[in-house]
Amino acid sequence: MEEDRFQQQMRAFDQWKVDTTKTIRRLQEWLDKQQLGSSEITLRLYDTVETLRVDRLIIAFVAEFSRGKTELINSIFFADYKRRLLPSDAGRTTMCPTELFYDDQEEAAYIRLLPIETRLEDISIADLKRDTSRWTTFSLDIDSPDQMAEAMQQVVKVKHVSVAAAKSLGLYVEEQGGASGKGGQKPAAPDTVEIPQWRHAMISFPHPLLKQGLAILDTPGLNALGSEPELTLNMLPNAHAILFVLAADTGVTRSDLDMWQNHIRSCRGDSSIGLVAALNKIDTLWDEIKNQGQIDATIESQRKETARMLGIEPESVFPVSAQKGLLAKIRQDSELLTRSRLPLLERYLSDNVVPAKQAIVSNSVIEKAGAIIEDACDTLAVRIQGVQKQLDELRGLDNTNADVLQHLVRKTREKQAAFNKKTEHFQSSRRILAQQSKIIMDALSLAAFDKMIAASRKDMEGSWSTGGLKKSMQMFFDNMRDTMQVVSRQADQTYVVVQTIYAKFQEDGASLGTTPKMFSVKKYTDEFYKLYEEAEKFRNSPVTTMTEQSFVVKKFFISLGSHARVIVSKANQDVDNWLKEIMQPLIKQVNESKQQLEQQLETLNKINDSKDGLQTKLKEIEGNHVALEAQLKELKNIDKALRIPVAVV
Ligand SMILES: Nc1nc2c(ncn2[C@@H]2O[C@H](COP(=O)(O)OP(=O)(O)OP(=O)(O)O)[C@@H](O)[C@H]2O)c(=O)[nH]1
Ligand SMILES: [Mg+2]
Repeated sequence: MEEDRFQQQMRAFDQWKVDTTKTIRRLQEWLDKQQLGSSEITLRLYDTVETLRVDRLIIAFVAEFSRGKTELINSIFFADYKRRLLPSDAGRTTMCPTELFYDDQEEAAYIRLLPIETRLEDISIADLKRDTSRWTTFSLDIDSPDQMAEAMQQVVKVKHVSVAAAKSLGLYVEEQGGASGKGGQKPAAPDTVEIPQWRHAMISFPHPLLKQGLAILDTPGLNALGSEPELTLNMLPNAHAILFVLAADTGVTRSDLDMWQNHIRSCRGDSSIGLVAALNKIDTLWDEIKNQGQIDATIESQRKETARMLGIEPESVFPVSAQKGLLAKIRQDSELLTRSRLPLLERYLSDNVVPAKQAIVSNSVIEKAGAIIEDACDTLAVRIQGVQKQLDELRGLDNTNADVLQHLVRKTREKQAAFNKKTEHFQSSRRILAQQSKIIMDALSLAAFDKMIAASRKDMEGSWSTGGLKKSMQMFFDNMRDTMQVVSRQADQTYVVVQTIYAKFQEDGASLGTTPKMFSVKKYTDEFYKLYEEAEKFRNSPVTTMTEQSFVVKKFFISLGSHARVIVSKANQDVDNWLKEIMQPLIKQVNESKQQLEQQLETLNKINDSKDGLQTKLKEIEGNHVALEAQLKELKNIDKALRIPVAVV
């Protein structure tokens, strides 16, 4: 079945991660053995391994209510439980965004739920995730699919509260007379409103796909995107694929289109990578009076019409029947499965979404570890060159000629003195650089950022309206732009200083291998711009007017701050790494030269001391030469191993 293909792809990817982790460990050992490591390199390699460990492929399901998001998740990923694992029902079912994944830090499987009342607090969900005590946890019995399905019923739990309470939680939708009851029913009593019991659900269990790094985000339909800005601002843009679900029995409705245009399309920018539309419930078009050809023609015309309305290619719309697909898998009815067309959607996910994600991860590993390897290669080259030079010098020596030896000792001592002088100069350049780095790091400090956010918030107190938001957002983004300009300017100045030092080194005959990299703030300004666009869309979107405005605006501002903080923190880390990286080859060069000069002196002294010293020393250095070549070969092998792509399934 096609499902196997997705699983195979994920398994291959997981195996690649295991192998790559081993290669990185091999690199670390190699560096330690050659004394080429440093705490900074160890940290960088540890980070890379950690990234591989926690890396997840996130697929988000978004749509209006009752289009069949949850049923699709059940049928694509969890049919092996031979049941509906997640609750799917007529009317409004999933009440809170639900994340399914595998948490390897916890021994037992769990479902963790965030009480809806946390909406009253000014803390983002991302921050709340770090504090498990704020969540209600139920354990999952992985040996009992019944118990698991039962526990998952939590995500549909609702409760009844007064209109005032619903309003204070920002969950009262004026025109609808409430947050809409299950199945579109009226609220239980005229003065109470039905609201979700939970705000967010995190479900961890050791399903093979989840263990291999798949994470699924199921979202509730109906205004969930409007009332929880963090979904649109953080969670959806972080997903590697978004499955937008439509239903063949309802067609593309006004609210489907609103959601698509205001939230889904926009969070992918101009690119449609990772954006998939499923036209679900095609079984409602199966008509026993029509023949298969006629049914296919109807499905095809709906597909084209859907594509036209969404403004995408018909090939990006997958007509499926989640329900029949699930049934077919449970009954192992391959004919029904083919008819459900679910395998075609699964094939698309395996052949496009998984490889795209693999490429991102693999490139980032190659970039990070590759830079360390390149550096080590350069150092080895310098060492080999030094040994070669020494060999040439010694081979030309006559053992008996004491004068020549004395002359060489003197020359080496002179070289050493000149070298020490240069080192002093180098140290003073380092001090200038440290001052410049401090200006950059201060501009990007999280303390400064928090202060700025607190000031903006204070400024907004009492005016949590879209008007107030516009003003504050402008101030906020202007502030971030100014910060990035300071960083950019300082980084450019730093670069000029570094270039001068590099040039000086090269003038003195040092082979530095690499030229220093420049630091560009473009990546972060681009991200801020994306955030700005997202924020503008949100501010202008009609959904913000549906719920209590001040509430949503406040929540929105918190999400915005939390997201921006992540960007600043990343920039801060990257600059810090950059500053270390550009200095690293120079520091290494200084140390290598120092060592080589000392070794040369020692060798000359030894030869001077004994008659057959020269031959012994020659042999020793020749041995070193062979060993160095072997080390280089091993390093090249590690580099090759790192670049092995994920096995093609
Ligand atoms: N006929 C038919 N019904 C389907 C299909 N997929 C889902 N359904 C039914 O549609 C209803 C809604 O499905 P859900 O999976 O709960 O929909 P959802 O999009 O998750 O809805 P919310 O959780 O409320 O946002 C359920 O009764 C499903 O059984 C399908 O392919 N064909
Ligand atoms: Mg659902």
